[in-house]
Formats: sequence, structure tokens, C-alpha cells
Amino acid sequence: MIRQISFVLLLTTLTATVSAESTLVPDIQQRIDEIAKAGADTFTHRAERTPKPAKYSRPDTHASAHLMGAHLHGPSERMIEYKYMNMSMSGLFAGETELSNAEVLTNYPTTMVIPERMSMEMHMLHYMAGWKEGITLYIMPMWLSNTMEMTPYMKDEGGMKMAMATQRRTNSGFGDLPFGALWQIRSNEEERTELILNIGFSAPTGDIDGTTSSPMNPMMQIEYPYPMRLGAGTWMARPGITWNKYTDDSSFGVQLQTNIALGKSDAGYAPSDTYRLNGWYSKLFSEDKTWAYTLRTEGIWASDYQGQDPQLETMTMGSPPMTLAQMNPAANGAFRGGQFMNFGYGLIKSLRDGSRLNFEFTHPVHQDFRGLQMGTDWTIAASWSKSY
Ligand SMILES: [Cu+2]
Repeated sequence: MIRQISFVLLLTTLTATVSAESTLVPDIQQRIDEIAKAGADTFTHRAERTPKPAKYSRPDTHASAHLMGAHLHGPSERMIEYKYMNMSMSGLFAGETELSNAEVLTNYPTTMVIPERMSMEMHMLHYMAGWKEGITLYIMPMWLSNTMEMTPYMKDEGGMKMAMATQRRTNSGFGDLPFGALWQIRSNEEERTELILNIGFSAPTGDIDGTTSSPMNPMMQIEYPYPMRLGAGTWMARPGITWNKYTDDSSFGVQLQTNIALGKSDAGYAPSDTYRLNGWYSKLFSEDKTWAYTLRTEGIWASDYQGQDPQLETMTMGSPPMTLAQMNPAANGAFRGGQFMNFGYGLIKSLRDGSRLNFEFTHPVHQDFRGLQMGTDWTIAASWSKSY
């Protein structure tokens, strides 16, 4: 209930901001196009030898590769983007401290499975369509592949826990379906700034009930622990707001992007609500204005899970009887969320046909986990996009 109220409050606040800005200043997208055109003249000159004139777009009108919802398209313009993301995780952290496997077994005595490494890969197809002046619609189907390596432990006759061979599990399939509208609620041609509201949602199309063989007992099928699942299991509201500012050869952006559960899944739980605050800077650094580098800093606040999946947290097995959540920290919904800070470094390259490549590497500079969770080593995002 509280999360619904906070969502409505957030929307009300944003709508109020919009009403206050009812006098729409001329579109800055036009100004950006002018800048891009000015640059394109140089390219046309350069491309004289080729029959087709080059059609470069200014690289930094797209934000860092990990972000979305930060740019619009003109009416009747479309954009197609393929984006790949990979997050690599390893080690177990309690709060800000990384624990050795021995420390985990001592401090959390019911632990029988220790997650060692994990990678979360996402293949996304992002489609954007300018609907009318200042409003762009988007949809982004995705295919996920989550892989985890974990070490099961068995008790010997003396009650000592002995490590068994490390095992690997992969869960792949379609994820949730984000879609929505981006609304340029304010633009200022003189200051070359704009404010974009993201009215976004995601539909629970990703599977949360997949099963795999238990690392403790290969004859037994159990449900995947929470981080291995392919979706939220519930509709999510994804409201966000972005501010952009452009200069002749650089740009700045600030974005608050949220992901808020609108209910609980059939399995009885709601995933973390997350709030991501990003600030970034891009600079065109090549003579022909086709290269930009991006620097980004990100703060993330994520709640723990609400409710519990009985398959993981109520149903007991073995002797003495224990739940999967007691045996494996990744199956414990109380061990989710925290506060994080990341730095990102990226490159954007505009190509001759008007398409663009966008790459970004990020690493955490601060991780403060609730409970016992796997730490993030790095993430990458790489995309190719083209407007037409
Ligand atoms: Cu786009």
C-alpha cells in the first residue's frame, strides 16, 4: 500500500511540475540538429569521394550506454537499438565487508551453499518512435541469461562442513517488458537545456518459477534463487526524470530513474524498489565531432524484498529440516537491496550512415548490502543504434 501511495505522490509532484511549465519554449532538439548539421558540413566535404553523402549524428545526444530515457525523437522519426549488458559478480559481502567462505559458514551457521560467481547478461532490442512534438514512445523486449557458480557443503561425521565440487547453473529466457513514453516537459533554446519525463512501466513477462537441480541433491528439482530469476513477477512502475544541457562540444545530464513494484507476484513477494540517481558528462574529442567520451557517477538505493516466496523461504527439506533461504543466502529475500555507488567510463562513436556505437564500463566505488549478498565487480553496456 505504501509503495502505491508513494508512486501516486511521485506522479502528482511530476504532473505539478509540468503544469507550472505550460509555456513551452521552442524545441532544443532543433538547436541540436543545427549543431549536428554544422558538423555534418565538414563530413560532406570529407566524403566527396564516396557517392553517398555521410549522415553523421552528434554522438553525445545519447547518454552513457547504461542509461535510457534521456533523449527524444522528432515526430515520425524512429530508432532501433540493440544493447548488450553484462554484470559480473563475485564474493559475498555483509554490509560493506567481503567475507571469506569460512567466515560465511561461521557467521551464518545454516549456510550449506555459497554463491561464488555470477554473471547477468542482457540482450535488449530498444525501439523508439517519435509520436508528436515532444513525445516519444518506446518499448524494449529483452532476453536474459543468468549464470551462477556455487559451492555446496556437506557435513562429515564430526559435523564439519566439507566443500563439494563447485557447480554451475544457467537460467535463460525472455525478461520483463519495459515500455512507456518520454515527454519533453520543458526546453530552453537559449540555455540549451531540456527536461524529460519518463512515464514508464514494465510488464511481468519474465519467468520467476523456473526450476533446476539442487546443488545439494541432483535428484531434486528446486526453484531458482531470487537473483537467478528472469523477471520481477509483478508489474513495475518506472517513472523517471532527466535534465540535459548541451554546449558546442560537451553535454551534461542528471537523471532520477525509479523501478517500483506495483504489487506482489503470484509467488508471494515483491522485488526491490530501486531509485537510481545519475549524473554524467560527455565531451566531443575528435576534430570531426564523431567521437565522444562519457563520464558518469551513479547512486543506487534498493529496498529489500517484500513478502516471501514459500518455495524458498517456508518449505523445509533435509534433516534437520531447513529452508532454501537458510541454506543459500541468494534464496533469502531479506538479503536484498542496499546502497551503492558506481563510476562509469564510456565512448560513443557516430558512424557514416547516421548510426552510432555506444560503450560503457562501470565499476562500484561503494557497496553497502543489506544482509549477505554477492558483490558486483563490473558491468559493461554496448549498443548499436540507428535513427531513421
Ligand atoms: Cu532513441
